[in-house]
Amino acid sequence: PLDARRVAPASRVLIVSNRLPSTVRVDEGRVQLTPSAGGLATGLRGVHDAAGSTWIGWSGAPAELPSATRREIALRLAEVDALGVPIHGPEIAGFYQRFANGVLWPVLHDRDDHPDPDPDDWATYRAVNARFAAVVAEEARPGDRVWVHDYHLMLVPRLLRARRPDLRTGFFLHTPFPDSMASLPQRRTLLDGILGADVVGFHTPAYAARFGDAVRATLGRDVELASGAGFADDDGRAVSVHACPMSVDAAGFAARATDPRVIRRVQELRAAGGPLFVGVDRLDHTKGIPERLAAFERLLDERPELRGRARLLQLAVPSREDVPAYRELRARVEALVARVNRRFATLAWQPVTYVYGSVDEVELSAMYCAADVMLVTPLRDGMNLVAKEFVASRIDEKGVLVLGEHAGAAAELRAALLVDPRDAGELSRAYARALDMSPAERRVRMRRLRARVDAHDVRRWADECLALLGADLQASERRGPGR
Ligand code: ADQ
Repeated sequence: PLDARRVAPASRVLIVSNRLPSTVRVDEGRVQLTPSAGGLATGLRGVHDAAGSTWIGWSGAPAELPSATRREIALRLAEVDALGVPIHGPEIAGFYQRFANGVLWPVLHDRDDHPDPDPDDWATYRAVNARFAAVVAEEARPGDRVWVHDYHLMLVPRLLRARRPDLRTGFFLHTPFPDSMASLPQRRTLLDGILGADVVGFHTPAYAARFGDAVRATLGRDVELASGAGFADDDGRAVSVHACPMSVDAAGFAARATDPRVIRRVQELRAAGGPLFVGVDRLDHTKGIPERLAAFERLLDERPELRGRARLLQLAVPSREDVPAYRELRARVEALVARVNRRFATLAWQPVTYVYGSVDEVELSAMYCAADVMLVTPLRDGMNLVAKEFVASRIDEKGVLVLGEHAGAAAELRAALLVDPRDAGELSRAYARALDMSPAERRVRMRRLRARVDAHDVRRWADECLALLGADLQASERRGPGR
């Protein structure tokens, strides 16, 4: 018999996020596309390739470009099934740098050391969200599913509902949901914006519960939630709220661990001998990089036998360099690295190797596979995919994961050495414990970690989220590769 889905026109998934999977740079009139950094882009890219979706977002280039260049950008983006939303230079500063990254990002990570939100920046945030909603409303065909991502676009679900009530819309927040949004005067509008969706997703049940509390307290709406799943009332319409932890391409990382180029690089990284600690992060305040370095310094102070042997390889991918607080953080980290090296380095040995930059997938996998101890110690983190990438890479069942308990990943990766990174003593004791751990214990822990990540990979995350959204991923996949 004929499979109905084979002949029915498949509904598309429209992925909507601030950035696209590729970032556009225009260099002397020439358009270049490079893969976007960060967890959202890395994690969703595979889903996009497999699902035949269309991805709507900002290209990374300001809208003030000659029309020929704009046309070329649109064509190049179309080749990767992406559609650009124009954002002008001054809007980038107000919407992206100041309101989203300068105010919302710290609030969502429970930091109150952010500047007061500027009313003009808030107006720009609203205007850019309205533009996103307009582009989606224009692009969406009846039956398409819209999947909106992250804190830059909290108003889009409500704005889209006003324009296209026929569309089913999901919203996924990649950051934590904070204990308190009290320092944010715009919280009512933002929460109401999210509640315009049909399905709202978070990484952990705790975030979903805090969202429920905020909706109840701030908007006075009924919310029923148990163990990270339930509903919130939006004037008689039930909005599904659920926890669904994002993950990584576990099979892909496992396969790469056997790539000869990776194996060669692992040998090089380990050639010096001695225990190797590794950290891989976007350079961001939430990642706890200064705390991690200070704890390494403390370890060298307290365990003199490690001097001349132990090394920390810290990779920091440049991020938000236009935001002043990020430039200050960079200077602080670099000063700390210099201090530890000044204090302990010998002619034959340098304790900290710090690289400010992006690396390719071979080098990244080699770092994961070479690590004796992987340090993932954010002060707060929505999920943290680096922890899962490390685990997925360790087919040898060696290596110890030291994981900050305030990362969303800590809710799942219980077999890691869980630490409070704000406690310098506890952190450096965890480093020592990782070094002293017996091979048998390492293996048992790594097996448990790997079982979790293998069973809950990024594909499962996408399937679960999209199933709630009612998207038929199987059907859209039948359009085949090359889309
Ligand atoms: P991020 O804060 O960007 O993501 P994370 O989840 O760790 O953090 O993802 C970072 C990604 O960038 C990883 O895929 C990693 O491999 C890659 N990466 C980091 N440094 C790199 C380097 N120097 N070179 C190359 N690649 C590098 C946000 C939230 C997280 C959440 C994700 C997904 O802050 O909490 O896990 O979204 O929801």
